[in-house]
This record gives sequence, C-alpha cells and structure tokens, in this order.
Amino acid sequence: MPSVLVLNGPNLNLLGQRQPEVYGSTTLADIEASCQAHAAQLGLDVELMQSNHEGALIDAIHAAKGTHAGLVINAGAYTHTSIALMDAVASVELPMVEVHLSNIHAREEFRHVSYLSKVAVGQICGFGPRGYLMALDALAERLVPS
Ligand code: CA2
Repeated sequence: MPSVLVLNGPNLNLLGQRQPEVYGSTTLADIEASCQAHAAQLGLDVELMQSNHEGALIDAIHAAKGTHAGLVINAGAYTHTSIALMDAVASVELPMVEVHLSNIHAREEFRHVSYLSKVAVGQICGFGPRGYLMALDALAERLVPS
C-alpha cells in the first residue's frame, strides 16, 4: 500500500488548546486520528509527525524518500520563511500537497507568500482540519491504483 507522510510544523501542537477563535477547537491528535481513518479508507498508509524545529522537519522530508510515496505538509509559519524546507521538498521529488487550516490569502500580507507552494502539486487552505483529508484525497488519486 502506498504510504504518505503528514508533517506539521511549529506551534501546531497547540491546536485546540490556545487561540480557538483563530484555529478552532480541534486538537492535532483529532486531526491525526481523522487522517489515519481517512487514509485507510483511501488505501493509503500514513505516518504522522509534528515538530517545532526546522531541521527536524527537513530530516523527516529527507527520510521520506524511499519510504513514502507522497507528502502532506502544514509547515506553519515556516511556510512563509523557509527556503530550506522548499529545497528539501524539491530534493526528494515526491508529490507534496500543502495544507493550511486558515485562508492564508485572507490574512496578513506576510502570510500571502508561500515558498512551499513553489514545490507543491497544490495548496489547500481555509477549510480547517478538513483540508488534511482533501490533501489525502488528492494524493490518493495519484498514488492508489484504481
Ligand atoms: O493556517 C495554518 O494552518 C497556518 O499554517 C498556521 C500557522 C500560521 O503561521 C500560518 O500562517 C498558517 C500557525 C500555527 C499556530 O498554531 C497555533 C495553534 C494554537 C495556538 C497558537 C498557535
């Protein structure tokens, strides 16, 4: 079964615990459980990881080569700053779908730029936790034989 790595970046471990008015009341554990269930329905294996450290995220992307067939990434604020994460995704040559809970284009101008979108097959933003499931749908279309 093809496998997908779902990576979450800085501060997303706080989901559901702080600022629910901005990011909702769903916890990261809830999102991960729904990713597991949805991936199983789609015929995908899934590995889930969160880190607050840019280097750890880069290491996980490098390690995905040869293990995973695709990536779902919500890089949090690193989305808007990290050329290193963009380069890491480009280096592994795996299809990557970028996810954001909020609509980054309707927020502050500094959130409108995404380095990751330059190496993504697509970006899903503004649909809350459902965005992760939409990203898995998009990867399943490419990776799971029908
Ligand atoms: O909308 C998204 O998913 C973001 O990636 C979330 C990032 C933000 O910097 C991006 O611009 C858009 C922030 C994640 C912070 O998550 C928190 C959750 C609870 C409390 C505080 C922060």
